[in-house]
Amino acid sequence: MPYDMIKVDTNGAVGVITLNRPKALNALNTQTMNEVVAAAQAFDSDGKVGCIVLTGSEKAFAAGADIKEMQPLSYMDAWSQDFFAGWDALTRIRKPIIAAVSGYALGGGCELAMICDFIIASESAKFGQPEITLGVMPGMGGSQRLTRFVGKSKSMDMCLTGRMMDAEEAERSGLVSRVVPVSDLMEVTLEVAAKIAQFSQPAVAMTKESVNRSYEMTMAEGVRFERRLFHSLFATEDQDEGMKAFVEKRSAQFKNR
Ligand code: CO8
Repeated sequence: MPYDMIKVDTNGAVGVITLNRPKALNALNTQTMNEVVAAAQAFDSDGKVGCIVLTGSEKAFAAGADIKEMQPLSYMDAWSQDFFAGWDALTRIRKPIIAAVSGYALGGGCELAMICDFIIASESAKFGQPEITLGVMPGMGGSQRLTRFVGKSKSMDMCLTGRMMDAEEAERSGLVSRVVPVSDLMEVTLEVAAKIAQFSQPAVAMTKESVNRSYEMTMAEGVRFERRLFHSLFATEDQDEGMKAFVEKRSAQFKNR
């Protein structure tokens, strides 16, 4: 499928999706959403890809949902189209998605980064939920996901004042997993993604599913869910190979089955 709003590439076993609307600081319109979802789904069903990276430009990961597209919408337009609900499809991708964030990740941009499984930020990254300044509020999960990442106090502060959080504060608050120099962002993220992609894909997918379930279940249910997945991995050849390789002091050759 030809893409206009994104670039799609592979780097070894890593699928890379780059938001590419530089003139609009990668503002997320409906077409961008459809293309990102289609590209992620294509990587998810590509057996040669083990991990996905979503990134933007050095200046902006994404400066939000496209305000120019939203501005004329009426309540009925937004409601009847279930405006932007299409992004939910990204939460059903089974392979890990890493957001590599440089520059602005605002509004829908911050929410999109949080839909990914984890965020690696460059020193220039700026996160924010400035919707309040536009007379609205987060609409792609920001009030829920940001609160789980950084806690109620900081989430309220961000969502109610619209202020930005720099990379250092984002790491300190648990929003991002690591901060790297701007020039190293893609190199580091691709290394991390390649490392994940080399492991047994059933184990990777189940680990992702289990960590994400911790947001939705009680501790007792989550631990039981994890244990059932853990047990099921003993039906894979990769468990046999992984443990045998450890005992035989050699590296494992996973076959993803
Ligand atoms: N939407 C559309 N266009 C944008 C956006 C955006 N979010 N952000 C920037 N642009 C455009 C600008 O209009 C400008 O275009 P033009 O050259 O045609 O005037 C171009 O990108 C460059 O932007 P600036 O000149 O403003 O660049 P600066 O470097 O001066 O400023 C900022 C950068 C600070 C990022 C500034 O552009 C800005 O504040 N942008 C808006 C940020 C924002 O408010 N984002 C939140 C949007 S609302 C949202 O995301 C809601 C999500 C929930 C939706 C779910 C619905 C169900």
